[in-house]
Amino acid sequence: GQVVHLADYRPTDFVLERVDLTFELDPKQTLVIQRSLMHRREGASEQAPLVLDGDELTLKAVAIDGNPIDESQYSVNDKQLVIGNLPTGVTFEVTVETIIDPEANTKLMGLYRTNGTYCTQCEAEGFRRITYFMDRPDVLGVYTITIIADGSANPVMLSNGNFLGAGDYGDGRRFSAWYDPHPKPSYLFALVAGDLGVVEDTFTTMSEREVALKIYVEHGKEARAAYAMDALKRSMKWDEEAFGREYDLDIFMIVAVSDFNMGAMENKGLNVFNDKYVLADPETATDQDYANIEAIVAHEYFHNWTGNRITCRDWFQLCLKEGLTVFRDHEFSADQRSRPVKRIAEVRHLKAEQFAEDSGPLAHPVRPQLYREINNFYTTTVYEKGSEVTRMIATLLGRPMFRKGMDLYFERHDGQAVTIEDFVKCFEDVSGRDLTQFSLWYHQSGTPLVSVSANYDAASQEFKLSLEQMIPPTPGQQTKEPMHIPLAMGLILEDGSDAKAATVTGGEFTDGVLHLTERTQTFVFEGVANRPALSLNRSFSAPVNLHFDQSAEDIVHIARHDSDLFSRWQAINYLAIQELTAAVKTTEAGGDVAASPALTSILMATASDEALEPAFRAQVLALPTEADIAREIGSNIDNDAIHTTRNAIMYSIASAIAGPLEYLHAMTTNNGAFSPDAASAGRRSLRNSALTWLSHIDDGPARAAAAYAAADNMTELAHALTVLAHRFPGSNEAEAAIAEFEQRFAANPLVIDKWFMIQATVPGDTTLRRVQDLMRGSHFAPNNPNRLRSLIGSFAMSNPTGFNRADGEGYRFLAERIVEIDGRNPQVAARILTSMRSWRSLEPGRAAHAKSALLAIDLSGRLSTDVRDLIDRMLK
Ligand code: HT7
Ligand code: ZN
Repeated sequence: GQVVHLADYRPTDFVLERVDLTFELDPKQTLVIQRSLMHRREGASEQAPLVLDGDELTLKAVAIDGNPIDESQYSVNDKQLVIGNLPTGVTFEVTVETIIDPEANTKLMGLYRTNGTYCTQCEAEGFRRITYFMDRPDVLGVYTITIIADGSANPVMLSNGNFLGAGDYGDGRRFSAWYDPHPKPSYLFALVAGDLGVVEDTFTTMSEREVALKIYVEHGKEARAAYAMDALKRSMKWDEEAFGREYDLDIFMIVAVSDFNMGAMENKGLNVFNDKYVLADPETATDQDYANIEAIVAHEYFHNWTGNRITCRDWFQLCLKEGLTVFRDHEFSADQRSRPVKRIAEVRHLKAEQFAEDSGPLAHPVRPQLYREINNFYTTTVYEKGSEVTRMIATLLGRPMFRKGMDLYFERHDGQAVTIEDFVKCFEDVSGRDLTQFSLWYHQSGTPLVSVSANYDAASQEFKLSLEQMIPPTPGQQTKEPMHIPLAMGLILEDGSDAKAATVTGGEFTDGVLHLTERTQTFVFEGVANRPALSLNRSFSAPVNLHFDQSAEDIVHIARHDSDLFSRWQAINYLAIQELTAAVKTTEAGGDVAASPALTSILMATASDEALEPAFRAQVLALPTEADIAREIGSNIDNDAIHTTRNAIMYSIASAIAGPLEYLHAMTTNNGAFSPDAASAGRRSLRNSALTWLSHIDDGPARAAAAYAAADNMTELAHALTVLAHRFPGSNEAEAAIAEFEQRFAANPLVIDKWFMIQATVPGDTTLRRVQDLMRGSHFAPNNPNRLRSLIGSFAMSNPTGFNRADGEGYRFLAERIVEIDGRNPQVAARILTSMRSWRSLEPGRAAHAKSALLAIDLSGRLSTDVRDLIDRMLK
């Protein structure tokens, strides 16, 4: 794979106008006839040939204005079709006929088959696997699609836009035609054909247009699409209210498929989903599944404006649509559920994934400068950090001004393919604020470290806050410029209220937000009558690490009294991570560990505080994970020491607060019919948390086994199974529950994925063996991405002790699997391989084993560009 540089961007020499595609579908030999109208761009050279991208295509014929041409006028290879001698100053028609083999398509990019259904995935570069094309996001066209296929096998034939009509050829074949009036790039093209069931509804838009809503699923699964439909209608309403965005076609469709490389895809009018993010009912879906469905349905729907109506000029601008759309789906979920609880979950995820990526060999800017394989840039940095950057713009400007900037963006750029600079300019224009320094967030990789020192002087009633920012070196960026970091903060007084300082000097402080813009900066708050406790980075207003030697007393004060619930969680989490990392050192030095009274009592107080919402209490009770502790320690990581230490701390806390935990577990039992709403889900998460804590002091599996037997919903059932399998591995109760679960859900692969995941994440050395056995079992399907991710992916990504076995067997196993999977589906192989991105932080023994596993992949012969790119960066 060649390196693509942002600096090399040039517009195409030809401008696309219209595309007509006819598909004659056949499982092994599909004929694709493309007729495109285009003209030479004004100013382009008259000699410039038309260069079309292709990948694994068989070319049948090429014609210009209906006249067949041969290789005297074009040249073709596996990657390109280059046509010369084209006219200037007039529109002409190019016809390209190709043959493709959907059944052989195991990469799941382009047109492929999933359980007998034809389906497409074109982002980022899948369209070129269907036909030769200018397959880049700045080439917009108006598409008409005709699908021809065997009618009995394919009663459903769908594409983008509005339905034109369908008919019968009388020979068993049927056709269906679609027209999308909105110009779009090829990555948003979609086609689906097969025998599917449908759930139908309607939505009336703000201008009173009725839109048909359809969700297609495999027959028999219709009832499990009801929640997705509800989430869709709520998303459509929310986008009208929050952003003034109305839907723009007569029909909106979602298709759920069982083989899909990612979560879902926002194709215009025809979203295609991994069925994991559509199908739900109480017997088979957890509360987390419901929340994911709501968020992803919303995310793909919101792309209709942020991504589809306004798209990216090139793939370097991916965060333009992804970061912004993640921000929009986060805001949607915050409005539908509890805002502080949602924010806590986001920050946990951001730190676990993005901060980890940003501190290792795969770190890259939100807007990268170069890539070898664009598929490797659908990262947590582009998505989640991209969202945080958008959130910071909203924080800097204030929400009303942010909305004005978004309105201007929609008005100014509708129908265009644009850049991050175009986006940022809209906010500069509405606010008059210069965002030049702020834009470094798009260009500098690495998580800033802000060191804090604070001092209160009672005599002068001054609170002095000194801040220093440091951005660590990252690949390709050794030195960094200081950034514009918006830190929401409060000075918390004895009674829990925020001190109102008379004046603040040393820099901008607006609406509770401190603007750190210099490398070092000292802010002085004057007129602060009593010594306050500093609550910094409220709501996680900036994605930074804080280094602050704050007293346990102040932390506990914030944890108990901050008016911002998020800050209360943040304070407790900070206390816990400090204590856990210190305890790991004690363990490594051969000492015994126990939790401090401060941590124990704040957890006890929160667990018992019935004025707080259950979901929040559950978040507080969830201690930092083993992976969080490893990240905080940062180097010389011994996963076994972390595991032992965390369990010892949990044991000491659970012993001290056993009574309240028992009470909590008893008081949160289900009462009444299941509802997936946030309040009910919060109650279940608190109950599950109590069970986990109690398992640390239970001397056997009886309580967890009883919880398993009593569970009447998947959230509690899967959790009880997890506690049995992880806390009491090998016990008769654990093995019996694993067998019972398998038997009960054998016919439902999405539930079997949970069964895989629970077993693959059992801590300890013996799990590798179990994963190998499960791979040989009847439920495993080596070509299905969900099966691969839930068995092999969760072992490598979410089992710190089992995967990081001191003898290196976990890494050796993964290396072999990566090479195998890469031969069929490079994207899935590459994604699972990122589980090794932090290998250099391991203690020397593990790091040496990890390195030889990576070298084994490196030397294994033919690797995809996806895996090659990652291996090279990880070994550099
Ligand atoms: N925009 C979508 C990205 C996507 C994708 C990318 C590469 C390969 C397969 C893919 N499937 C979906 C998903 C989204 O962010 O909405
Ligand atoms: Zn997206």
